[in-house]
Amino acid sequence: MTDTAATRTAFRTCPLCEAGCGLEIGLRGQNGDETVTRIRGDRADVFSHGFICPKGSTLKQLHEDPDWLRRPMVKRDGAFVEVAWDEAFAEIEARLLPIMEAHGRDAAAVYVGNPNAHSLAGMLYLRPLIRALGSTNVFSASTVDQRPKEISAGLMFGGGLTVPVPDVDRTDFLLMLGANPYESNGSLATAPDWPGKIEALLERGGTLVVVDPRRSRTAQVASQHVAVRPGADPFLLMALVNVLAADGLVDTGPAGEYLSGLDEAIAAAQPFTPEAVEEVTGVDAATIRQLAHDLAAAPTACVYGRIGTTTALYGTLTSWLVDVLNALTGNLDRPGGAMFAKAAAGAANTRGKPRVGRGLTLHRRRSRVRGLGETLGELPVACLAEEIDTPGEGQIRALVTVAGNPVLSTPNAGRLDAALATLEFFVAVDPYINETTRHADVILPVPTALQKGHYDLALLQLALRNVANYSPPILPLEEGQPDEWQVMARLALVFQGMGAGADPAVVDDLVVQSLVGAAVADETGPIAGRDPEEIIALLGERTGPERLIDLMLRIGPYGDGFGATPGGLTLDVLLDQPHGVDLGPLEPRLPDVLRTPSGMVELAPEPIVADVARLRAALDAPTTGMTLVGRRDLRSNNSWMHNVEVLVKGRPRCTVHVHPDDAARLGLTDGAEAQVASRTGKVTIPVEVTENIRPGVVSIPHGWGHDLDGVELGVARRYAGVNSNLLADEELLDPLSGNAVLNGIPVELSPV
Ligand SMILES: Nc1nc2c(c(=O)[nH]1)N[C@H]1C(S)=C(S)[C@@H](COP(=O)(O)OP(=O)(O)OC[C@H]3O[C@@H](n4cnc5c(=O)[nH]c(N)nc54)[C@H](O)[C@@H]3O)O[C@H]1N2
Ligand SMILES: Nc1nc2c(c(=O)[nH]1)N[C@H]1C(S)=C(S)[C@@H](COP(=O)(O)OP(=O)(O)OC[C@H]3O[C@@H](n4cnc5c(=O)[nH]c(N)nc54)[C@H](O)[C@@H]3O)O[C@H]1N2
Ligand code: SF4
Ligand SMILES: [Mo]
Repeated sequence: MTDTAATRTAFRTCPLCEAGCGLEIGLRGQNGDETVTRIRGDRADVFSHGFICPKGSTLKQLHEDPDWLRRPMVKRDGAFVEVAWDEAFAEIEARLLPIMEAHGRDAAAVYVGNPNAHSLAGMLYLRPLIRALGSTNVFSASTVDQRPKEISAGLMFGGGLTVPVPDVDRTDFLLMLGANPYESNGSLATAPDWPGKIEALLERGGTLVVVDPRRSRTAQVASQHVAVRPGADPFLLMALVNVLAADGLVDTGPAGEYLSGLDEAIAAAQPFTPEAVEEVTGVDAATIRQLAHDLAAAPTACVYGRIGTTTALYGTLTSWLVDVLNALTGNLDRPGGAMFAKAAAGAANTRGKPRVGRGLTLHRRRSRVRGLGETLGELPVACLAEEIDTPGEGQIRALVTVAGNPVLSTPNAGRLDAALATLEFFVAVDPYINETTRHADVILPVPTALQKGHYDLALLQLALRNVANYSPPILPLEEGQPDEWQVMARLALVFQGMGAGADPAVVDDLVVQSLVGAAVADETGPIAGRDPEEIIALLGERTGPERLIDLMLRIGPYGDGFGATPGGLTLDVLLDQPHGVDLGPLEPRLPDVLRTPSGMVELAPEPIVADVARLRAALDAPTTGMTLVGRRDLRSNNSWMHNVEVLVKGRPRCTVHVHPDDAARLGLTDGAEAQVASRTGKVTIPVEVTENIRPGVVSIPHGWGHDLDGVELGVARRYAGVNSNLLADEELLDPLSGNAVLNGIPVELSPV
């Protein structure tokens, strides 16, 4: 079927989730005044082969959304008015700088959200922006997401993004915990078409075991579903280690010679016999023993844990245990096991000397009010509200958000919402007036995805196959509209005191100089010792992200090395290949991938082993009462795509799932409303009675609750739903990573 309405076809990687599907986009009209006719999966894409989910085609609706801001907004007398770009930056300069002059740089905080991981501007220009702000109050969505995995990977392998990913295409046995790729399309394991990969695994006689308190769509297709109690994954994984050791099943395989701390890791599991964890996990000892034996017996296997395991009380321990199990069963770094991607651009584990690293130091400073530890330069977002609403020296008085909606995505959202209303100044880089940005004094909008270039700098470091793909912008910017990176660069200049009128090219030049400087200083790299000016000249006329991507590709592991490897990757090569370049299946990367101080895989990092005592203590005190977990829906994307009618129409998706036994006991009926209450808040929400959840557990998706005063999302308001993070408790977190607990929150339910 050809798109007869189209006069031109363009190709682009979808930036909405981690799957990174190739899109084929039909356009009609004259240059400069084109409209999108149709978006479908690009069958020639080297990675996605035509796969697409219902969100991919909505890049058109997002681009045409009348609520998507095209001009900056400034709040005057309580109402937003459209202003020119220069005026918006002047306003920020006039209002933010005096606050920092009077109270110090820490008086301003920054929160950066999820879409930054999917954008070149976020990946390349956030760092200068944060540095220019000069505040230690840096927060991000990482501490409501994957921070525990970054910490465990940093300690074990020497890099926060050196995360082994499940080689789903070749494995015989996949043990998946707290992930539901049939809805989420996969996370920290980048690949389009997870459903297809899982079906292929099952078809070739492989096994999928899903550990989840809910019988999710992924659990429904699995060979085995283990309905664990929320938060109990670390006990279950400890017991698996325990059985492997007790029954003589440890066989570390080819990675064995690069492992250190093996005995210590095994010893840590000693108290956690299957019998000892039976009650706390809700999984019987025989099932746990069998699972350990099945894992060990599989020719190849991989253990993979995601959001249900990281947004939990022992997130770091659990993330570590996942890879300990991969190592103990000989599956670390072998085909069919858990492997490391070798990204074409931007990966720290392809730079510098192999097996040399500085080590990861946690908690180098602590938050003012609660004393929570810093990780990777950030404080836990679970303490943002108290840092704003607690008076005293060092109080946060001003906020910068970039692509974040913490009012819907972080714990004790009610407290944060109230705190944001008290800020002296708030600037948001965001296309919508939503639950968070309605509190802003200035909103700086960004172009739509169709107007921006794209390369998945972060996510391709976690890909299940090595690929590279650049998408140039498809539709032009409007007259006078800055690109997203220019907005960020100008903000950085304002923060630095260079003035509202400074040229963003200054920041761009500094970024390129610093990257080139590091590359010529890297003795192991392809341009070691060369003249930086020569390299910058070779990058030619390009500016912005395109110049930086060209540089990163050329000095990357497949790059042309500026002449060192003729025929190697450059941006021009990718521009000639709109369906992407396939760089092949994952290959073993030990030991060169390591950047630990010891040059080994650290199976027993000190801070993690020290945390085992906390887990041990909890063995004797299993929680009682109802607990709340989250869930995702294929047609949703965190908090910000509910303004697309085709995605939200139909049956309501923001409901509380309740098991029939609990519903009967509590007097709740399907379709009627229930009140769900926690220490921090309460919501009233329709009940969906379902067998697909463990008794004692209820589930509410996050990212809803759009009917707040001042939210200007015409469609989302009509399908408002409720904000599940009113219930999430900011006091509950994983102390090592500072990651919030978003699953396993104690709640009470009652009929309304
Ligand atoms: N209870 C519960 N809470 C959760 C989770 C959960 O499972 N349960 N999941 C957590 C996870 S994994 C995550 S990642 C976080 C997400 O937390 P956030 O990143 O805070 O929230 P998002 O909903 O992704 O909001 C993205 C914001 O970016 C804006 N935006 C969209 N595209 C762009 C763009 O191209 N540029 C810019 N500048 N802005 C853009 C949107 O308008 C929106 O305001 O939520 C977390 N919160
Ligand atoms: N459609 C859609 N796709 C998305 C997103 C979205 O909002 N919508 N968000 C994107 C983002 S930012 C991320 S980080 C990824 C997340 O990707 P996934 O990690 O796959 O996220 P979920 O689909 O929420 O699956 C988490 C599962 O963990 C289960 N769970 C809850 N508590 C526990 C527990 O204690 N133990 C175990 N074992 N399981 C538990 C939940 O029931 C749920 O089925 O998805 C990305 N993709
Ligand atoms: S799965 Fe859907 S949202 Fe994710 S990249 Fe593919 S088309 Fe986009
Ligand atoms: Mo996320």
